[in-house]
Amino acid sequence: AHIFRSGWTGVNERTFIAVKPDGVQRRRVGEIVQRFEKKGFKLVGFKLMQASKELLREHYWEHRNRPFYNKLVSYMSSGPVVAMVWQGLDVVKTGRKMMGQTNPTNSLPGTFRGDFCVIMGKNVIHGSDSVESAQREISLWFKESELCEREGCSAKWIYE
Ligand code: IDP
Repeated sequence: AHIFRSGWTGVNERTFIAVKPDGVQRRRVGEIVQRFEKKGFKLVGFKLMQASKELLREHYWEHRNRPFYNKLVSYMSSGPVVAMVWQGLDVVKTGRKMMGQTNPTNSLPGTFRGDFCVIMGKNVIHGSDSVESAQREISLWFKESELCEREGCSAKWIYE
């Protein structure tokens, strides 16, 4: 925290973003990473992994009683995902805006779900919906040692 000037409060906010198996198979990883980078967010965690059903059940615990829960866990374990942590001012809220709505039909063009997919059951990307869920999800998917905190060389061109 000491690396940032006072006044740059909130720039250490983090969110958990995952490119879902359909997004990886359909080669959307590069563009998703690119849009977060272009926006000015900082990549602090990144890995391609086959998520276990156990991890996914935990990740989607709040949906455990929903009818789509088992299908959702199968979908998310149907191939590797790219798990990422992005950092920056209001990154949770902005990440959600960049994603679009849960249902791609309701997602505007310019959002990942608006541009890349058509159904809820294959909606390409996950992003934390609050700062609290981001913290929970980041600690579920990443060890502290896998996160690379550092002073970004462009911070003074992004913040004031
Ligand atoms: P979010 O991913 O936009 O935060 P959530 O409500 O947390 O949306 O749902 C998690 C995921 O579960 C969605 O991204 C979608 O893949 C899937 N899902 C949510 N609702 C439905 C549904 O009604 N039918 C099928 N899949 C759903």
